[in-house]
Amino acid sequence: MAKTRSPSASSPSSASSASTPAAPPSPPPGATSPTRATKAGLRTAPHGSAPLSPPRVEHVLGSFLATVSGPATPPADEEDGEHLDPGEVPGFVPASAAQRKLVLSKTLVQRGSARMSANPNKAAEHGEANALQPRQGEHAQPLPDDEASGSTRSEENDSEKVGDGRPHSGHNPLAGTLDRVRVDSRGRMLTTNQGVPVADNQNSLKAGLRGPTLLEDFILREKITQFDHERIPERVVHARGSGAFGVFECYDSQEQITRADLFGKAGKQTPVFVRFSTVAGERGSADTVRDTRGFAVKFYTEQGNWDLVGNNMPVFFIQDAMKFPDLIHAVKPEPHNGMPQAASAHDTFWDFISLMPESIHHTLWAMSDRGIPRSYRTMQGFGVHTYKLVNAAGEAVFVKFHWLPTAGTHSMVWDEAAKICGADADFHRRDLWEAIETGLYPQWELAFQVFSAEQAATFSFDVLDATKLIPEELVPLRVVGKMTLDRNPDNFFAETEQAAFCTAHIVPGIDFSNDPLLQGRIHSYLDTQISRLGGPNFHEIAVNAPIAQVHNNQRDGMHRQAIHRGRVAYEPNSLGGGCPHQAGMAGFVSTARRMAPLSESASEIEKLRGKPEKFADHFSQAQLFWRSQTAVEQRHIVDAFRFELTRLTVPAIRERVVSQLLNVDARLARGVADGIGIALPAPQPLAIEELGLAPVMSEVEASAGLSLFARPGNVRCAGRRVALLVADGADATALREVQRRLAEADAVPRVVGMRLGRVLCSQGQPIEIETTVESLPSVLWDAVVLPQGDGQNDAGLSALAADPDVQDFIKQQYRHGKPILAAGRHGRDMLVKAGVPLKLAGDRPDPGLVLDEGQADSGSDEFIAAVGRHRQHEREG
Ligand code: HDE
Repeated sequence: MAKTRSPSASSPSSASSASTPAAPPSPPPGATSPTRATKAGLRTAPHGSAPLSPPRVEHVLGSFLATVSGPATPPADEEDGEHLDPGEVPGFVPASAAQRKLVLSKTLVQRGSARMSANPNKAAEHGEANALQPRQGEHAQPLPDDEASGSTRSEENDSEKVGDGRPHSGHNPLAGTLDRVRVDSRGRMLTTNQGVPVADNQNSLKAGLRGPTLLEDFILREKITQFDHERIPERVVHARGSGAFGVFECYDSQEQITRADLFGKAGKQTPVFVRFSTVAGERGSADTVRDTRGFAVKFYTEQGNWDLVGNNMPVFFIQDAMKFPDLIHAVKPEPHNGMPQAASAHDTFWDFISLMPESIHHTLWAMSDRGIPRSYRTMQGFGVHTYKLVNAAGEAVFVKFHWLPTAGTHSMVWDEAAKICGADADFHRRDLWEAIETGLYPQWELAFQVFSAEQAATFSFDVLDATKLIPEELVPLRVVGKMTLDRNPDNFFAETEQAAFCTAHIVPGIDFSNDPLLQGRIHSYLDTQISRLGGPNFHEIAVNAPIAQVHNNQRDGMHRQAIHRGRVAYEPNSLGGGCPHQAGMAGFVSTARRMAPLSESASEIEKLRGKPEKFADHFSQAQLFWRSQTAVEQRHIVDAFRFELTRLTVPAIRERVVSQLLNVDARLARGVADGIGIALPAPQPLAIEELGLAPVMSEVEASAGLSLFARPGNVRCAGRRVALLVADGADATALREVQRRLAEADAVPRVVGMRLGRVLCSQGQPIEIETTVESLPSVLWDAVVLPQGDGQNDAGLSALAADPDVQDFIKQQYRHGKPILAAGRHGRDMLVKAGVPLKLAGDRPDPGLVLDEGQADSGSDEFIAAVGRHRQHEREG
């Protein structure tokens, strides 16, 4: 039997004088601290009560000790009083205090159970009124004595492991903050997983110094076995991703339309974990491939977790979950040779797309600059599907969710994105991590598009069709709050990799629509986590555990962490007072939907496989998207199709894609056909025509918000990387001044040279090189500053200007539209040597090319403004 010990005497750390004693566990909220007397051994009267008083009537102890077939009658008459003092267990002669307690608790169990003569909730399971307004489960007030609800009478026996034995009434400590599981090893000795100190972490156990190694070496075997099992299956899609913690803050109460508590009042803060991802690539693939990006947000609300699992594009490839495995099989590396990695530019993808006209709208988004974002920080996010918001009165409206980056939407150009795959496969991961580490916290505003079912019925498209968006001109955005990501994870695997997002994680006040793609997702995400995370208890993994309390009768399964007290794991029950009881209207209530009264012409079929007719319009919104793009964006889309289709090996597929593009726009189709050297084929037949339906005209000619350039954001330089090229003879004062100005603007200026070490600048001042042209090539920088000479030592700068790698660096900066600050004679010389034109076509000034003839910093303002604008697409063409 464990005895109460002082922590220092029993601490595992006490073997080392350098070690820090473990902190005592914090009590749950509302708990009072125990006195040691109340939890001493069994020989002491518990709860500070008086010594046990002598019995009045004798009972047979065996009945109470037995775990089968208890007494026919309770030991005492029913009493009104709820509290039964151990000294007053009527009619029992205790052999010991422990036996008296056993009898006491069994008496209380009987008394608690007798409070429910029948299931008081049964009738409420029936009928429409109860279905619409589920009732909170009737339950008995918990008995004030903990004895009745425990698993074992011995729970008071404390130890360093089992704790102090105080039941934390109604509390699940898995719902605490992550601090409860964060491990820090400062000052600690190396141990095995069983906590046994390891004497030698260098050598395996051998028979003699020259071996062989012995099977007995449990330390080696534990270490290698753990290592062998370090990897878990990667996500079947969205395997490559990066995550961060943050907070969502509600601007104004939205309680008129939703009872979700995170939107309940102005200033309400809700913690979040966000994971951004690519779709097609494997876990180790490059960040900057052309692909849709995942934008998954886990809100840890007080009503439980809500996962808004969206993308950076507002529409999807397909309309029905039935086609998802086909889509993913088509885009993933081809099964026979496992190529290509993280790329859609291959036969199977385009074979599928060209036979699925509903995919063309999303495909245009993916071929646009949205497919190659500059940063996760500069992507929009979309919930894609129509969801519902439900208020306290049960009234529902439809909603679409939008995330708007405060830094604006910015993308790469294709040549740059492709080169970054080689130069830094972690480009987006690094960008997010560095921004958060430096305090440049990424932010997005959350906006709703709220509309009624009546409005939806008037739209030219079906709001349940995930290949369609709702133009903002039709339903404006209502900005409701802001999300700030301000904390990097402690551990990539434990948090980002084990994060389990699930569209079925939803809270009261939000509900699903009947979108057939969404309906399939509700199943898929729970299912996939079970195989990826090894069983049904992934909700207990620290990053996934809600901050809301979890209480239910689900039990067991792989890796269960929670230790449920008591013997009740079913409902209804009388032994647990009916708890945990159903929440009724305080819980999640699925919005009831009335069947539309059947008109004479309506079909009476209730169950079928098929699509509504509006789903057959595959092109009107692809046309809308195309018309809403600027000339530069349209050019990029044509170029992207050209690149992708050129890489196909089957000409018939290329031709089929172009025949589909003809249904979007003739100029687009012609541009692509020219690009791949084919004559224009005939357009593909239109499903709506074949069905005899009227052509669909989009409500708006163009929707401004669909252009990437519509949201430049706050036009700030935050986190933009600027290369300050230097060599011997650079003007140190000018360099430092530009550096200071850029840093003030929250840009990240770094001194770049030909090799690490120092260069000698003006007046012999040494400047430390931070990185080199070779290790961080041009594509990894958002802008460049060319050095101004000190007027004395020209040799170093002349050599820099003549270096082919430097020339290439500058040329690429120019080609990719990046701002360049060229100071003085040397700066201009470097531009000329790199073959950079100093004016745009038509002799127009290039606003991204700041030629500073005076002091090097005099052009800084203009340059910083250009960096904020991001790039000069006018140079293309
Ligand atoms: Fe997913 N998707 N998806 N998806 N999805 C997964 O869940 C699936 C769809 C999205 O960072 C998987 O945990 C089906 C649309 C994101 O962990 C899986 C269908 C949208 C993430 C799955 C879709 C998404 C996933 C794979 C069609 C945008 C990454 C691993 C019915 C609105 C979440 C996992 C993270 C991940 C299934 C369609 C976004 C297999 C069956 C539409 C952002 O469950």
